[in-house]
Amino acid sequence: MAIAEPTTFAHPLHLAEYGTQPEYGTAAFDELLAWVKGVAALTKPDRIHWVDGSEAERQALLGSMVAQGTLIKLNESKRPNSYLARSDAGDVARLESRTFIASEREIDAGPTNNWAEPREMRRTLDGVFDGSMRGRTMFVMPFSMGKIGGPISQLGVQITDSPYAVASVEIMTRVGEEVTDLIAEGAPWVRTVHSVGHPLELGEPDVAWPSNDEKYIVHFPETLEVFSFGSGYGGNAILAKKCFALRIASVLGRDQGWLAEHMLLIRVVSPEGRAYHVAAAFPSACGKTNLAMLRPSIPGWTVETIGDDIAWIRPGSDGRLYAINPEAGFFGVAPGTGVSTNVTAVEALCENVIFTNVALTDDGDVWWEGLTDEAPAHLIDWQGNHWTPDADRPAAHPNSRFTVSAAQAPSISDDWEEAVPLDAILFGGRRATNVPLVVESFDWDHGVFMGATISSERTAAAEGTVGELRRDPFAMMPFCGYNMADYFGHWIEMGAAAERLPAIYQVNWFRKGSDGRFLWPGFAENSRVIEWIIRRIDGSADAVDTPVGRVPAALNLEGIDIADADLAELFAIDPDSWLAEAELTEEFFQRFDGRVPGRLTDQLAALRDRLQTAKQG
Ligand code: GTP
Ligand code: SPV
Ligand code: MN
Repeated sequence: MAIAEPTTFAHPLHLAEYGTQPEYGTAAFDELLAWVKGVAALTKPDRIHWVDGSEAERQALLGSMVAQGTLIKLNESKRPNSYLARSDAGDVARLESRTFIASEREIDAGPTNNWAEPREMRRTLDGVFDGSMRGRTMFVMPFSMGKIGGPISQLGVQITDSPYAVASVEIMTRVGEEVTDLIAEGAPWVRTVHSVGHPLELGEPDVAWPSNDEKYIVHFPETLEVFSFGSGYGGNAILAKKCFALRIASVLGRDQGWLAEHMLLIRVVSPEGRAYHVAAAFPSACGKTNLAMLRPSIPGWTVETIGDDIAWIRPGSDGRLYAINPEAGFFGVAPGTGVSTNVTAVEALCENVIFTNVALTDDGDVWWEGLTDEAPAHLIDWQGNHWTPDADRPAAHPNSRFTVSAAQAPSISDDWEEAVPLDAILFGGRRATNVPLVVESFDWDHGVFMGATISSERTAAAEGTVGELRRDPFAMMPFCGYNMADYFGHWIEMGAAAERLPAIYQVNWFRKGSDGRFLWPGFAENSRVIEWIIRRIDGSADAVDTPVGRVPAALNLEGIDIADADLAELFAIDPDSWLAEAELTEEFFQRFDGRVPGRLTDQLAALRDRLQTAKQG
């Protein structure tokens, strides 16, 4: 039984006193203006609103969404200035099958992307966007990825007919008039257009979560444009995030000598007070936010958060690789985030949060699986239905999320907006079998090979069967805007160009015993693995060679109970299973028709040799 039916109003947003078009009188601004007018002529909105990013504007916007039924205001005394959105049941995650790279040449999209012929795709988009904003407000939102005017930062403008997208992008990026100033002065920017694809006829009531069954998320890498149609959710709608900061930015990085990566970024401070910077690429919903907010269980160590999802990496003049977090907020997975797993996130979520698809408590607060050990006796689930703990479905959607500004995390670095030199890069995934807890690469090429061959079990962050194993190289399978084999080559070249390279590690918090339970406690205990990695970098920890890389001679296990048998299983390397994986890696590489760099096929051959030797020895 559905209760709490969304209230539907057909009145326009009350934003008349905000959002007037700025005036600059420069050629660069006129170009922006011409683009805005062109999109408006196609999409035919009722109104155009220029987002200035002010607090007054934001409150008006949030208020209008509450009136409309898109947002539910949470209990002000429990969760100040916070809101709950419930999406359409058909619009709950990224859609990889509807994501396209419309490069001039098919080979530049590569076999792991959906390629679309650009002219044909433009015709299709012209069709679906025609009149798609009827009855709605079209927002024009200039944003900066990285601090405004920063040396590694990039600008963009998102046009959208979704006020929810506006409110989210305002948290996830830096939005405001200073960005328009830079654009008007001639700074380059990326064009992104978004429509939920739900035009309103005159007098037709709106729905709480407008969307369209037909969906397109399209990237034009040559002209630096993004078009997204039909979805209001996450990476489909916050175009600065995956579409720009990963797919388009990876192409910019290929052409300009830098890297756009699906990585968290942290500063680890040792008991001696020395700072190290670590980036880690794990696939969607595989632990980036958790590691980004790690609260070490071992004494003397601290971890500061810099970013939880995306890192832009560039060589510095000293030959080291420097990274920034281009985002300004966290769009984090709610389920599994609790006091016992990620207390830092729980603290960050105390106010000013937009929650999407979590459950509502009877006192107007939020709940999701894993927030507390015991579920409340009664909830309204993510679809607006009554829910009790004996229900056979989760109260929160498995890909339900929170949107909160980065500055609100108690663990955030004081200087989190600055670039930091990388000491280590981690690659990981969810692997129930085979992959040890931690393995150090022999050198850069071997590390790139590790990144290029990662597999991981699918999660609820995109469509597909949860748990199914698939290749997710560098955690970038859904996010690389060009041919993945060329991307492997770009990684090899980045290593050749730099002088002091970060060490590369493969980690796996998710190995399971034959009884199906996780062998490693994870979360705060992952600090033990981080400690070993840092001690390897400063030269004080020992390692043992195996055919797949170097593993710890010893791990600090003081204060935890972990059975010797579990520990042995966590690090077990079975040559036969690894040889079988090597077979699959060869098949995977073959998909790229000879485009995989020779240095990586050499790595595969060397791995097989080492495994054969181990098998015979
Ligand atoms: P995206 O935002 O989708 O890119 O994902 P993410 O990599 O930031 O994922 P996140 O850190 O939010 O983790 C997703 C899920 O993994 C949550 O349900 C966590 O509880 C779980 N998780 C994170 N770290 C660990 C760990 O060390 N061990 C185990 N068993 N689960 C973990
Ligand atoms: C991911 O899926 O990796 C995310 C969430 O970080 S979304 O922004 O929806 O892509
Ligand atoms: Mn992500």
